[in-house]
Amino acid sequence: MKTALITGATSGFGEACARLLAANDWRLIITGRRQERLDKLQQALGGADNVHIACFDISQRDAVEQAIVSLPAAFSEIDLLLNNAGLALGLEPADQTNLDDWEQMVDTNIKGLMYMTRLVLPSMRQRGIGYVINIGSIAGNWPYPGGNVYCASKAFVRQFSLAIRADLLGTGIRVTNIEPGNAETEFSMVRFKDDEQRADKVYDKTTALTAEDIANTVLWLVNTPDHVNVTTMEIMPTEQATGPLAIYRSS
Ligand code: NDP
Ligand code: 8X3
Repeated sequence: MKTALITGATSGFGEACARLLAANDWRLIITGRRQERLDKLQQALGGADNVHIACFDISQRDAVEQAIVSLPAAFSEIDLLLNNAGLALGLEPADQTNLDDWEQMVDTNIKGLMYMTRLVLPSMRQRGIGYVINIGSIAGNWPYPGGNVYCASKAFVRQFSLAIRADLLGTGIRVTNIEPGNAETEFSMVRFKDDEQRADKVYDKTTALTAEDIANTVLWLVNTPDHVNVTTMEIMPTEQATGPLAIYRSS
């Protein structure tokens, strides 16, 4: 039985991946800040024998370290690290944004992902096998107004994924950056701070990706042969595409 550590398993992509991997006989470590949701998911997926809960804030380095060093023996050999926890906060232009929001995105999307990766990689290297799947975003490739630090944080995830592949050449460890486009999860409720109307508009009259689409992608990736490394996967809904470059014209 293989073991996956999924960050941000309390909703969206992370929860869908947990459900699909559990259904495919994976042992899971599920993480997030919301204990109640982790408890419910653990119960739904077969209890503590199959699913270990680590409830912590990924932006807190000590908490991440503690979660990894205190893993029970049965869960200590991680085959898949799914670095999924992340968020966007706000859509204001760079001169009007809330600096606390910027910091929280950097602390979660960049630093949390760094801490987790650094702590899990040594045992993968020792065992000569392992898979790190990062959840980047099309926002890392296609910046948009108001995306500022969120886009930059996902560009970090892209470049970090590519760079650690270079470090890990010859170790047997695989690294993939999945870059989803518009997907209907709690993402927009978080971005717009529980403003349901604004969040709903993001998915209005269009068919977005679902969390299950990303979970199916993760399952496909982990089932590719060990000698195959899919480096980057950009996935958009059919009803999304890039637009033209913007030009300002004085009136
Ligand atoms: P959700 O808001 O549904 O899920 C986000 C998850 O991240 C939650 O489980 C949340 O857990 C966790 N999380 C956030 N902050 C922290 C923290 N400080 N510590 C621990 N866990 C945290 O959104 P998605 O499922 O859509 O997002 C998952 C990933 O996908 C993110 O990295 C996002 O940037 C990326 N993404 C999303 C897209 C979309 O359109 N939805 C498109 C492209 C990428 P909790 O709140 O319990 O801590
Ligand atoms: C989420 C997709 O385009 O809203 O990463 O930033 S987008």
